Amino acid sequence: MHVRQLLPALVLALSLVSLPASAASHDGGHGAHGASGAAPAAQAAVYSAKGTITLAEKTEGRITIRHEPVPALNWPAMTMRFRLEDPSLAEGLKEGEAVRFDFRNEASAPVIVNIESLN
Ligand SMILES: [Cu+2]
Repeated sequence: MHVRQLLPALVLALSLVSLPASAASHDGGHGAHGASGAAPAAQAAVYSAKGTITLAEKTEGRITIRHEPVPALNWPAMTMRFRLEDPSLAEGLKEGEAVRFDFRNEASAPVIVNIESLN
C-alpha cells in the first residue's frame, strides 16, 4: 500500500551508504600522489622516535635504526630498515650515531621524512 513512498526512501538510503566508500578511494588516490601542502590523511600520520643508526646505506636511500619503542604504533624497541624520503637526509649521519627522526608508516615500508643527530 505504501510501496510508492517507500521506494524513493530506499534509493536515497542506498546512495547515502555508497558515498563514504567513493570518498575514501578518492582520498587514497591523492595520498599516493603525495599531495603537497594539504593536511596529511590519517594513514599518512607522522610519528617520531629516537634510536641509533646501525647501518647507513646512503646510496640506496635506506637507513637501519635500532629504535626505541613507538607507543603510538604499538611498536616495541627493535632494529629495522627505513626508507628515506630524500636520500640527502642521511648526509653527515654515521653508523653508531644517536638520532631523533620523524617517519610515515607506509604500507610497503616506513619512510623517514626528517632525521637529526643527537650527538
Ligand atoms: Cu621497528
